[in-house]
Amino acid sequence: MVKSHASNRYSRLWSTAAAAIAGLLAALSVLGIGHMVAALIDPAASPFYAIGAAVVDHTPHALKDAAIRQFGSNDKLALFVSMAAVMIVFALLLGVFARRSPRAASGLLVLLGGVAVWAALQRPTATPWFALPPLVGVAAGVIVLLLLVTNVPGDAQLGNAEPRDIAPGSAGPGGAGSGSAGLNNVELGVAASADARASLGESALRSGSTTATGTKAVRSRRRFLALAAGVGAVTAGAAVAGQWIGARVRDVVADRARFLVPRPIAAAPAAGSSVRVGIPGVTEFVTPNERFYRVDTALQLPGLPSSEWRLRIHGMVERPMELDFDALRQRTAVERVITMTCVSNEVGGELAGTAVWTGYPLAELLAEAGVRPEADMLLSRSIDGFTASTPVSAVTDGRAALLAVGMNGEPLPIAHGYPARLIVPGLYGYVSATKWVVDLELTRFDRAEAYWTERGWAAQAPVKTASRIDVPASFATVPAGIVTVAGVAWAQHRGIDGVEVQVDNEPWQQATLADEYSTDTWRQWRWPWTATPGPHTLRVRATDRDGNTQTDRRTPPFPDGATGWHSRVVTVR
Ligand SMILES: Nc1nc2c(c(=O)[nH]1)N[C@H]1C(S)=C(S)[C@@H](COP(=O)(O)O)O[C@H]1N2
Ligand SMILES: [Mo]
Repeated sequence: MVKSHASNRYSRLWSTAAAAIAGLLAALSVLGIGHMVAALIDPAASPFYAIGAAVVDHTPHALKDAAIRQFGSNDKLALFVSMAAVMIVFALLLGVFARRSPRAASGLLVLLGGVAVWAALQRPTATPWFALPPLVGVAAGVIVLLLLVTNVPGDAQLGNAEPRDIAPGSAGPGGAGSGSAGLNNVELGVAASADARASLGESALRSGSTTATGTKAVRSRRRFLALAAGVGAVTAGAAVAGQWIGARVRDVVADRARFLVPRPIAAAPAAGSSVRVGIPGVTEFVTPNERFYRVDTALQLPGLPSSEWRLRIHGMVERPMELDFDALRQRTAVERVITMTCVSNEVGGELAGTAVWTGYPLAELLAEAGVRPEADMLLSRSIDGFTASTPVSAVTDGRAALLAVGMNGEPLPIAHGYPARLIVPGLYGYVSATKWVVDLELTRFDRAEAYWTERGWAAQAPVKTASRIDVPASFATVPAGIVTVAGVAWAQHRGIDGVEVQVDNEPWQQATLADEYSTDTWRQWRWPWTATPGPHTLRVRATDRDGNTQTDRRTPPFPDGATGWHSRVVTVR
């Protein structure tokens, strides 16, 4: 009895696990097959990416802000991991449910497919074809679900089959589908009769029949595993094939390797040693590309070869234009050193970086198109549908607003906008720095809204004056005596006029500033502190060239940039 119960429980567990696996494989087929079909249309139509992108676009800004804060540039990885976790749990439950009610479970899968179709059609580059990958994926998913669930090895609980079902070849009318259902009943029948006999206490018979049942069960489990492995292999193959066919990004890697950064009419003045305070631990003046912060909504990097790139300039202009790289290369390139900042940067945060940008003055392009006087917004759009609203005045007031194609002497890294992006000194990235830019529309702030403004962020967002302590490190222990406190401050396009440091509640002290490279770059500072033993709080605040000193009022990044003083607690021994 005991043994029989244990083996019943074991077989029940086995079939539940098998059903869950069936659900998982069905879900993976939706994604894998869908991914492969998407490769033939547009990688953005892949169900997994499409759903992810829809999640990104419909996430409340507070959550997205928290995600960027929490995960920084890993926010996408975090999204993928949480999406995968939700999908796996859903799929496992779906499989278990499908065993009870295959039809309802298939219905659920179709419903989910509907969501994926909707998500795919929401993509900015969507055509009606975008519905195809999720549709084909779901069809494959339903087939896999039904095929595997009807082949889940039975457990004694569900068994109520007649002995005649045991006879081979009596699976009844119908094709492969009912055939496999019949085979399933065979297992149930054997298990049920074994159970019945066992409960009669016929020990000899029991041991004999459990062995028979065991062999049967093992065979059916093997068959299920073989089927599952087959389905898994096909699905994985499809996903890999999809990745391979759809890897346009790889073409872009090659395209970028061949891309020649235009030679600027004059090199930007070298950032000499006078712009540095020469203190180890202070933020590098020019940020290497691989350490430059990255913020964007792109789950997959857009793969846009330079030969296919076009820039449309249209809207409220006298002469709409379209440029390709050949046309661009006829023009005069310039080189500028500019510090960029993300609006999501917290006080003391790292979402800022400085690069030597090579590009073409935006003001010249706009002058050629002839901006009509009523236009006050330059609405830039990327190949993946992101938009930014930049005041026309910020582009035409003489500042170094660029259509950038080079970053620190290299073609733009793909993650930073290859082959072309905008850079406008003095404005947060979300209203100025469109990567993979393909479209410039001249319009008005009372007519149009850009991506983040639609989500509640400010339509206009000049960079706020900011300063940061880089050394000593947070909660560092330092020896008493002279300790150098140092860091950076920025107020792009206005310039930093002064930086002050405060220890505990003592009077503010003027820091020494390194030379200003230009008003568009950050400025390093240092202050020699005569440190006395004990715990101390260091604070920093900057004053910009307009005479505005940073406020101590701490506000979060939403809706137009954080405010407040950066502070650090250190222990002096
Ligand atoms: N296409 C596209 N461009 C974009 C974004 C985006 O999401 N998509 N994000 C903007 C934001 S919020 C910032 S701060 C900068 C960041 O540029 P980086 O990743 O090169 O540092 O890019 C801007 N350009
Ligand atoms: Mo940003």
